[in-house]
Amino acid sequence: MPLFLTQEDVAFFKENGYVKFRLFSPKEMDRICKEYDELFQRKLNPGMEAAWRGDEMKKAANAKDTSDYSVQSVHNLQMHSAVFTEILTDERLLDALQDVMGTQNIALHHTKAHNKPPKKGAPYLMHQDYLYFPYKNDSMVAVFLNIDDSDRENGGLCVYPGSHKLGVLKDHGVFEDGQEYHWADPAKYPIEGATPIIAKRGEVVIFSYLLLHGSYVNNSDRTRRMFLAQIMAADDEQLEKKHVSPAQGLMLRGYNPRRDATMEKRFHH
Ligand SMILES: O=C(O)CCC(=O)C(=O)O
Repeated sequence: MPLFLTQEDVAFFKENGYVKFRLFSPKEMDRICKEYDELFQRKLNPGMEAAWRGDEMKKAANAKDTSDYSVQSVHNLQMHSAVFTEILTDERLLDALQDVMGTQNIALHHTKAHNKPPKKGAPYLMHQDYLYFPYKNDSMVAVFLNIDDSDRENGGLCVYPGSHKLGVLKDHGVFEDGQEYHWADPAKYPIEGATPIIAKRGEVVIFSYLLLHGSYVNNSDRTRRMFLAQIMAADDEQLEKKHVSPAQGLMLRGYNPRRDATMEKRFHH
């Protein structure tokens, strides 16, 4: 029997590559939101701009220049404020993760937050997260916490259900300003052809890192805030040494059968 989700939820995840469910109460969300906004206020600086680059992204945003759209981002939020560590160790969330991942040995990869402003919120073309941090057993899932009600109008998430079964798709991304940006062929997988995820504040979407997902432009007068954690099975194996983040490998539940315990490697990531 699943620990937190229903059997239907687990079957839906297997078939579609994602599942949505309520996790946090309005009172819990008030606390998370307060800390989230204070963190963005404390850190507000131009270095937080994370809008994706590339001509195809500009086209999706209906913009002439990347400065015409925006998304503010903070990474590794658990290093900034304990509220985000508490989210990662929430027993209900870990039960839900165990339900879909099929292991109790659950480790952190990294976290981030995207704050999409009203009117000029950046779109994200459809992509698989695999290309940013490939692992051997594809155990990686994203936990996408909706801080605001979100939908097609305010830049919400959208997915191609079942696309996690397609394997790794051809990359159409770009490398600009020292950063890699990945996406799948926009002619074949346009944002307009995706299924919108209509989510309430406090609802979570867990999805496979092979699922094609993206998000809409925010042309509305509402902000779209989210918090995202990438989570992996502790025994999965990194295929390329990239996207190494603070607290990567932190055990959230169970144990790590692969972790080296020699003195020699004690300072290694
Ligand atoms: O902020 C968003 O809506 C998109 C996030 C996303 O797709 C990602 O970070 O992989």
